[in-house]
Amino acid sequence: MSKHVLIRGGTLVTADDERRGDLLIEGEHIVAIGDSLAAPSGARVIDAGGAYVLPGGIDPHTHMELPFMGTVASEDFFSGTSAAAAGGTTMCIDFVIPAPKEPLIEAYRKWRGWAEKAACDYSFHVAVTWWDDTVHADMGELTRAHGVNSFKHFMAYKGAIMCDDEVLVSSFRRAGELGALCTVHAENGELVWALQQQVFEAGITGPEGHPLSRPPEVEGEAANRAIRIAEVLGVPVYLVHTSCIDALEAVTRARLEGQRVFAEVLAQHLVIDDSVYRDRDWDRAAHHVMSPPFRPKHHQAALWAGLASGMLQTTATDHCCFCTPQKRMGLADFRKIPNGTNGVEDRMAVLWHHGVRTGRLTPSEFVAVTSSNAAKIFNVYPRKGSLAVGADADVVIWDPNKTRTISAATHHQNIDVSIYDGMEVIGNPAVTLSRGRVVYEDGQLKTERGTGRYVDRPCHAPYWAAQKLRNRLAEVKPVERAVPEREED
Ligand code: URQ
Ligand code: ZN
Ligand code: ZN
Repeated sequence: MSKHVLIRGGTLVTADDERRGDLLIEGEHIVAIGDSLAAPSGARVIDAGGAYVLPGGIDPHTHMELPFMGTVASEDFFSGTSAAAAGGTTMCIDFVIPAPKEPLIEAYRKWRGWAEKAACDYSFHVAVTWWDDTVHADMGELTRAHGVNSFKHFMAYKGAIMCDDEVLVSSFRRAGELGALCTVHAENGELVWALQQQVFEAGITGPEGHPLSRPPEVEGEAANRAIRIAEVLGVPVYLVHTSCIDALEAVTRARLEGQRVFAEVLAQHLVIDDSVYRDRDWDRAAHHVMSPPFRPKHHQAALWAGLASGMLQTTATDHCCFCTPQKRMGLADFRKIPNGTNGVEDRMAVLWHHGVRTGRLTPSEFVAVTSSNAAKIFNVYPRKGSLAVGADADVVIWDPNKTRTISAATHHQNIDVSIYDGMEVIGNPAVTLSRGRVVYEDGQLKTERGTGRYVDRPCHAPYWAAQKLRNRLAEVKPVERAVPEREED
């Protein structure tokens, strides 16, 4: 690996601007940006003429080797982060998901062990799936000593990892004290459970039963509830995989009222609709079983508008792969189909093709929603998500004319079927660099096991949280009144 890499003659795009220029990397960091930079001796010079030079993508939602629904996701941290690099993504934020009663710190250490093989940088949200004083303590330890600044809450998956309101309220309060961000999978798990029974007993056992048991209203209710709980407790909240108008409306109302609410949309929910569940090929339909499910087409326009208007700030993949034999665990009962889809390699190309080429997003907005916004919200900006001097040299040279037809036969993801099979995307990475190391170039993966590094994410200042509640309590003085005598019984 040459000490210096000079990326010459491209169009540098950040979330704020676009400009022609050169970018010089020394070791792991960007050291200069400017016109006609000189190449230090021995430097590797990459001609980026006609291409865009972007901050590496940040995917804030992946599940590598996740134990889930009686099996384990087929993509491991090496194959998954390698596929990410082939798609222009240089950092993944994955999830530590403790089983109920499993100490959070223990689960965290387990996932750290699994991730040591990663080929690009990564970090972890930690899920709160149960509550007692030890969870309260572990959340403190994780923020103080392990650089975890976001805690995930599943409002669905009853009987597995679902949180009830008691856990939500306890955990949100704790996160608020710590200055950590609460993230939420917003679907009402009780309603899903009830509808699953009803649909199954109605004789619908195939993948088409999945969306019927998780209608948009089920997501809308939970989204609104999580946002209201966060409002009352005065803590910021981030909704993962916002997939429908019902949830987007809850986000939009709260943001218009000035509440600190963030929301993520998945690339697949922007371009794939619920007709996939009517596919007569059982396997193809089952490969689209994820939660929240794909929605009727009219929801897509609202999600694109949410992205363009800033009501949705980040894009992700929820990359959670299960191969056909695993999906067939639910052959007789859609409720047993492991929930999850692929996409970590395709997110940026899908968003460029359907977002930038259609004029829905500018190149700078593309950078914001595929990289910078996630870096800012999860507090690793400008080290990550920028082209600033001093930043980690996570850079992707984006060829706007490079065409790819997505196929499981040629992709780098460890799954036998892609939800994007057959989709042609124009605009793809030519070269991806992870901390100055070329990890993908001209169709060739050059990743190495274990070169990825864990990224500490410090908490935002606690002042940020719960201030509103403190203000309100400060305003309220106890009522001065004569307390009547209590008659003995
Ligand atoms: O819900 C999630 O985010 C995980 C369990 C992945 N599966 C899914 O269907 N989204
Ligand atoms: Zn989820
Ligand atoms: Zn997920």
